[in-house]
Amino acid sequence: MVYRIVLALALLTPLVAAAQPQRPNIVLIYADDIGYGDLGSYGAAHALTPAVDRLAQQGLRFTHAHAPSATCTPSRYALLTGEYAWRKPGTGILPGDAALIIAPGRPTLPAMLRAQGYATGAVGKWHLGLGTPEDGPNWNGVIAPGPLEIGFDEAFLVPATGDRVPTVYLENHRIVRLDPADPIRVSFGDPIGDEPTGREHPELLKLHPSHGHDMTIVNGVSRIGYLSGGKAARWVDEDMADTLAARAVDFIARRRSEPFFLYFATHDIHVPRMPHPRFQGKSGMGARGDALMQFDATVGAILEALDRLGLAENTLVILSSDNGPVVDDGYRDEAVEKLGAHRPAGPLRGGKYSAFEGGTRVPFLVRWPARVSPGVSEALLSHVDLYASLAALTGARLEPEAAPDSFDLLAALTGRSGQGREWLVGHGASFMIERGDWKYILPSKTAAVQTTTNTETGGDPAPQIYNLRDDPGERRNLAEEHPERVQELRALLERIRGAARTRP
Ligand code: NG6
Ligand code: CA
Repeated sequence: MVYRIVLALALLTPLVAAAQPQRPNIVLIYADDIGYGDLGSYGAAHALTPAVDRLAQQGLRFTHAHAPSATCTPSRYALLTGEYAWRKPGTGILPGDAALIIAPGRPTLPAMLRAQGYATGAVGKWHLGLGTPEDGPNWNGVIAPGPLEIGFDEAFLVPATGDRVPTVYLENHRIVRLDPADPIRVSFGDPIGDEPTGREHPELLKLHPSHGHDMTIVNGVSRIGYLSGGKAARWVDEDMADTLAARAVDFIARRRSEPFFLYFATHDIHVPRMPHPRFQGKSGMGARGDALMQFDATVGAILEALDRLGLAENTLVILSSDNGPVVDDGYRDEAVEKLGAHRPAGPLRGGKYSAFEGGTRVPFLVRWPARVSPGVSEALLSHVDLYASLAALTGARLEPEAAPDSFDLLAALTGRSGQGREWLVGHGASFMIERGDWKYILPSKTAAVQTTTNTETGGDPAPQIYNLRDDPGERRNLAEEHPERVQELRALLERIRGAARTRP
């Protein structure tokens, strides 16, 4: 009898140990507009990303990971809430003065981790709005609600994007270095203030727009939106990557004795691509390549800090991108002219904004030396799954209303299983859904090519269906040959869109 109990205990112990929640530090490096083919580790022939490629070698490299959407705001919304953004109106690309679109008090990924004892920090690009729906951001006072009201202990942010005003940093509730005698005013409607615009004074520009981006000039770059005041608070684009990297490293160093979660959203390689002079002209591929080098240096700085502080072994580093690549996103920065043979989306069709694979399938790297063996995984997953997966990792119980579309893919994330989602929904110019080898794109009225950015959107009034295994470049629409597949995936997509939630 005693023998049997001992044996049972001995057999149980490893199981119990495996199910024990873990509390590694978590660093999520969320790049902006880096495509599936942009990194050496994903097949790019250039040698511009050595630090990221080393990370890939030391960790798991996913080949079928997707951003939830093909643009920034909806992808970040889904990542932080575990809910598809397309369920909520008003979650498309936000203007620079939008109100916070994540309601304070609702369950979020950072709030969940905070409740598990994590110190939580956000550094970098926000683009999820600030302030109340009634008033929006109060730029000259206390700016709330924002990241601190949805689960972050601290934040140092680019409020929206680099190409949108106001071009200032936000630290916790306030604009950094704001002089009360020179208040900020922002408009995305009628012009305000008397500062020159790119439209009227192109001779003042050091970087010219190719489309849009012709309003207030800051640091020689005309932006989206009008800005006046706040002169002392304005950022210098060329220093942004170093500023954000330093803040990220500072967070890690200060919080190193507690488990920490750092959401580090780089501005690179979004427009305007204005890298530091040490990277300017260095890639031979124009500003986009230079920004990629700068992104790599940023990643290198984070990894170096983890090494220096002795934290690398038990830190889970996840690196991905909010949407696919775009070459000309509105500035004449020689990205098009100097692209050469480089293919930012690799073998995939389309890019940022599109329902083709290039829109949402992105690089996704996981490194956790203590637990994750290096390798390659074909598991299908979406950033929307990080919430439930990291809850499982840290032993958090999800409230019923939390993370309505997030699947617990912890086993896939840590390489214990090659099995990811059974199906995946993405959203760009139209909806798409994948299951097994098949992908369906919902018919839409969107133009097939977005002429400003020269992007193939996947928009088509007819149904499209592709076999991604035989045809990863989505060249042969098999809708006519396989009406039953069209029917099946359309019905599944309809069910998912009609349901309030998909989390089991
Ligand atoms: C578009 C901008 C583009 C970029 C994008 C948002 C114009 C003409 N184009 O509207 O430059 O800012 O919004 O990118 O204004 S994202 O990565 O933040 O989604
Ligand atoms: Ca983006």
